Amino acid sequence: PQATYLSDYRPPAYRVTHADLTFDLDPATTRVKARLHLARHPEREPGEPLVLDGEGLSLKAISLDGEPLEADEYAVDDKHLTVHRVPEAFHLDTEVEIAPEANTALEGLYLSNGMYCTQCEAEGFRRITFYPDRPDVMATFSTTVIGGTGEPVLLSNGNPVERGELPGGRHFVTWEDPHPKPSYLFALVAGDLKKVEDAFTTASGREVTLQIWVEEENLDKTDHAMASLKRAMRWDEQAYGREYDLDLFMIVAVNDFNMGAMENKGLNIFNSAAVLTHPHTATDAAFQRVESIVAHEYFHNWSGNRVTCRDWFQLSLKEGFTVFRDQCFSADTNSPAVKRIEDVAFFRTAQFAEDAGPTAHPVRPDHYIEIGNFYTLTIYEKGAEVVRMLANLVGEAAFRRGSDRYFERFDGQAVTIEDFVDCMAEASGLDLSQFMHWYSLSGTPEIDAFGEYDYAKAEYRLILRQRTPATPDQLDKQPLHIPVRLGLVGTKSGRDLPLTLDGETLGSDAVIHLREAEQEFLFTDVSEAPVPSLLRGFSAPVKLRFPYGREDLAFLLANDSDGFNRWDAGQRLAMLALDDLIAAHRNGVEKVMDPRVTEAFRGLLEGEPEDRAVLAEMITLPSEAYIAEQQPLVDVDAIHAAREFMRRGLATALRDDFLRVYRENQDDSPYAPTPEQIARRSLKNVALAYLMAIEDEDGVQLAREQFEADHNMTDVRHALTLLTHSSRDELSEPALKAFGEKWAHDPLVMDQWFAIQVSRPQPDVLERVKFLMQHPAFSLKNPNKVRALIGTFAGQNRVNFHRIDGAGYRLLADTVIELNRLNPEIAARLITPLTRWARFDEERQELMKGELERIRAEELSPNVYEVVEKALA
Ligand code: HT7
Ligand code: ZN
Repeated sequence: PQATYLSDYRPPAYRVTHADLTFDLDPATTRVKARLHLARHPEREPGEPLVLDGEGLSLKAISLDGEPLEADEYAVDDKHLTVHRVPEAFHLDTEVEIAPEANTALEGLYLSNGMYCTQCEAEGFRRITFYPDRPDVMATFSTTVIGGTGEPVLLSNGNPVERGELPGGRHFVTWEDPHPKPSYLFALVAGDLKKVEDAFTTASGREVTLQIWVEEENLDKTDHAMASLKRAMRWDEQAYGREYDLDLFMIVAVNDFNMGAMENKGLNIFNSAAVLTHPHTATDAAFQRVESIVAHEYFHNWSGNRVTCRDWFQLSLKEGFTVFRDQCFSADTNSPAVKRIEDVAFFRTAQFAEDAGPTAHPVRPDHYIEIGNFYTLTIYEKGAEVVRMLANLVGEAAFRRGSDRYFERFDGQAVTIEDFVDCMAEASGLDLSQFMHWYSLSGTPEIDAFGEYDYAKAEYRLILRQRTPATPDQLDKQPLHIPVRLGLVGTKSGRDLPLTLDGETLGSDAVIHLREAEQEFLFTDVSEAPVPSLLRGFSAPVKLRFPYGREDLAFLLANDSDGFNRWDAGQRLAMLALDDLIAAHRNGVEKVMDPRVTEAFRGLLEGEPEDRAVLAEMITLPSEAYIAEQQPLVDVDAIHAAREFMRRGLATALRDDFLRVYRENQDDSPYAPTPEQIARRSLKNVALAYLMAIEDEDGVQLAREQFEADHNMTDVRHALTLLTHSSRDELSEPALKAFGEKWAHDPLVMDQWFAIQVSRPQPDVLERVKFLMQHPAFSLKNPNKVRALIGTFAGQNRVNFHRIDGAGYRLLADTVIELNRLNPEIAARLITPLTRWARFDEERQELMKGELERIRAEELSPNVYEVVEKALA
């Protein structure tokens, strides 16, 4: 497969001004007629051939300005249709046949549970009809959908303008979308769907009809998505001054979907897991995920649809910005501190690992083989961190001025990351040229910080050194412009001290700008010895090292005014103790619990909780994946043993506190996904997990009661997980059986049932994964099932996936090989754990590479090829 390069960008030779499509639906042979109105791009020379993208299309007819083309006037290969000579402006008619029922890749037009739906981002539209399938071609669309009795509902983008009956029991609906859009935002849905309807009045007083379309049995699971949608619509008006721009906004839930959801203009298509909720079937985490994905897709209406990307290298322009927008929305709607802690904990585990692996790439990559492989944590989450840094650098008011300028100046256009950053520079007057390196650099920057207090001069000298280690794609890195938010916490007073830097008074919490490879900051009038609180709120996506002693960390944990850094101090303290335990395990020495960790936790549990949700985060140990991320060489068994030792040590020492916290936070009131209730549930469930770590009899009893009380899915799932992960089959088996039988009819709950079982630490789990792959509720063709069973096993059950006999790796490779034929996008994503072979011992390295080579020997899709080649390079 060929790579595409950013440096090769040229505007398209021809633009489409309007597309008129007709779909005559049939599972085996859907006919797609397209009339495209085209005109030469003013920046391209006259006389160039017209080259349209098209894959897997069977061309039945073609004419230009109404005249059928002769065979020598055009050519078709497996990727393109070329018309050798075209006028300056013309219309082209094509008719093709496609087979939705044979489409297991879930790109283009496919069937999900008997329902037709589309997924066109990034390059799925070319599997529907011949078209210049690139985001800088923006056209208005009219779409006629013809269906039969099995498809009473026929949907597409925009507004319905005509409907009617046709011979043979067929009927049609014509949709018109007045907003020019790229083909990746095209959507069509047809099937036996039911809707829930609501309305929203925009700030300027326009009425918008809101519809959520689902299968009939799910009609009772849409309330939360609808409420989230309305909150998101209001928030975008208030925070960004952006109103919705059509009379109708539709969401459709489908069961087979490669990602979470898709922001098609006026017709968002969602993975049912990202839209359906009910207190009895969805956990708090799922409720929050639905809220944020609904908001994310809605926010794309401006950041992505009205203003889109010039080319796919600019993907983070819409994704990074929109993730930043949805993060701010969720923070405003829920607990901002917890939102930030959760996001950063995930980021530092998963994105840092991506940045340190063979598929590392910049927020704006400069080449790709398969763009479908670039919907990554770097593009989305690091892209959002880069936008967050910009927002913090320019300040709230200038950021809003900059975003207004961006939306107004580029409305209806396909633009670049420079266009966005220029608006921020103009609005703030800041020089952001060095900042632009963030977009082209891969790998995680590291900052080594050193501090020194001069008592006699009342000065604190802070030295920051930055460097970004080489990544496979880039050996040499330039210094970045890094905003470091900090405070100096007085060791006597426990308060933030006033900051004076270069004679300027900065308040007690400030952002300093690190631009050089090494820079010194001298704070004056520092009245007492401080402990620095650095990178508050995770002000930049970097690894920051400072030689904190354990007492310093305990001090920050108790005193830092920044909630995020208080949590981080606790994590750092636990990490230091975990490092000792890992070393002890490896050296076969007796493990000893650090009393400072126990006492810090005791202080947290026995203090007055300001915020229960934050407290729940503070008493949660770093995950095995995060611990692994900190180790030079990953020893999965030592990490697991060390973390379990610490959990048990804390549970034994603080048993009564955990029991009390559990009881104090039990709440029998009717379920609501409010921040208050969620905080109580998460705190009591963390406490219960500690009690179950030592299989305390009271804890076991409480877990059983919580499972049987069947009050809400958060509590039931948590209790079931603890029972299933316990060492006692008499606890796990009856509960699993009861749950599996009760929910056999609900695919989303069965996904949870799969995930709980395959994340068990017991060594027989691999056999269980194989057994569950034969379960009637499992299908390799459904991405949610693959993620729940194989994804959870390989991504979250570290001790069993990394079994030294290599059976975990083999199972993953076998699955990738099968999926490579069925669904290349999902196959390529699934390989990720194998690509991280370099982090493990030699024996595992050989086993993992062996499996990658076994995959490489197959006939590979471009998606899998690209990942495997990078992993083995
Ligand atoms: N913009 C959407 C991306 C997406 C996607 C990409 C590749 C393959 C399938 C896909 N489904 C959705 C989703 C989003 O970021 O909002
Ligand atoms: Zn998105």
